[in-house]
Amino acid sequence: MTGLLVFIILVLVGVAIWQLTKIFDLTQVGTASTEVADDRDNSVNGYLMFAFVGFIYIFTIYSIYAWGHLVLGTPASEHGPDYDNLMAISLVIIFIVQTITQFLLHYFAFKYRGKQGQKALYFADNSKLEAVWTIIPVITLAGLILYGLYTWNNIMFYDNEEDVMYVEVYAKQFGWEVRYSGTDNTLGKANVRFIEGINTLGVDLADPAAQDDKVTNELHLPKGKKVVFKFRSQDVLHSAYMPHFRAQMNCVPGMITQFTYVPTVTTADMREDDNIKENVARINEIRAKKSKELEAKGESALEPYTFDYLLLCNKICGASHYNMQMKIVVETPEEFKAWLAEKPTLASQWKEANAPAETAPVVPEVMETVVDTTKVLAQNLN
Ligand SMILES: [Cu+2]
Repeated sequence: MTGLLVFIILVLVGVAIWQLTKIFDLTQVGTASTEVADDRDNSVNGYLMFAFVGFIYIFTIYSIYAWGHLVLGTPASEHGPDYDNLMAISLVIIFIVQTITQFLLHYFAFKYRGKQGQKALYFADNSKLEAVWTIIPVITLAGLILYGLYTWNNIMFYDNEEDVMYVEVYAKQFGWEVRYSGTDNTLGKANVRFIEGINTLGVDLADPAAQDDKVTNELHLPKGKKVVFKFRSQDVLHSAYMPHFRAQMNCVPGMITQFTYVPTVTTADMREDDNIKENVARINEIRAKKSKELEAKGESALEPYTFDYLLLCNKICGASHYNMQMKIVVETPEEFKAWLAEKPTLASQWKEANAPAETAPVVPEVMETVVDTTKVLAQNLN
């Protein structure tokens, strides 16, 4: 504590001495004040401006070179290429405009740097020039916005008559749950007031549409099927982010939000994708290095990483936000059907959980064997 006080006193004494010398400087009548910029100062600033634009360009090129490979690779949804296209066009336009305007801004700051005796030109306005720099951005931005709206509507639109699959994605601090609508393809009603015991999603079990609903903690999707996601949140704002599918939607407590897409690449096929293979190899290199360090300390090594699609939370929602993720598996329609068929309905799980005590212990054992066989089945299929 005394050390800190001495330090503060020393700093304050330093500041006082500096202020005193400044006052002394200002009292010296007749000498040139260092506070006013002269030609040399202006020249230095002019060249610094030029150097700064050079720095921006060099850093841009370096970023593309050093981190360019980290951008998302092959899209795994039908609308993915449209979305990537929109993104690419926007980035190219931004890149061109930014390169030109930053150059002009910094070049003029250099060219017209202050010089003794030089006066600025009085230039009130030029309507032609103003028209040009208003109309060009208006056309460009209107084009981008219209193209964006068109793409967005194309992505979000689905026909009620279409053969779609309804899936609910439920967010809460800190995890995800998925509800499949079952054979009737209708999600039963749900409300936070119905949350009780194993009914963690608050499904209204009295609703006939809810009887065949199934709740899982992995999101499986059949390739080529249009999926309509209904998002709900139990507590705070979350955001369901599925980067490989170019999909993101906020999950808002008290309302149902929606996103629609067709998964086009199975998990197995994506693992064979060149870009994914490179990324996996890079991650495993890092893990191998870390494993060596761990083994040297006598700890167990890390398992090698294999690629899986992920659903992530993209809204900072609390302490464990970073870990709020769920595996997504895209598989063939047959594999998907087999996987879902093995899952019990929520209604049957509810019945078992609330069954009289004497029959209750038998059921979970049976359940476990069923789950085990599905795991083995799923592994064999993979
Ligand atoms: Cu979250």
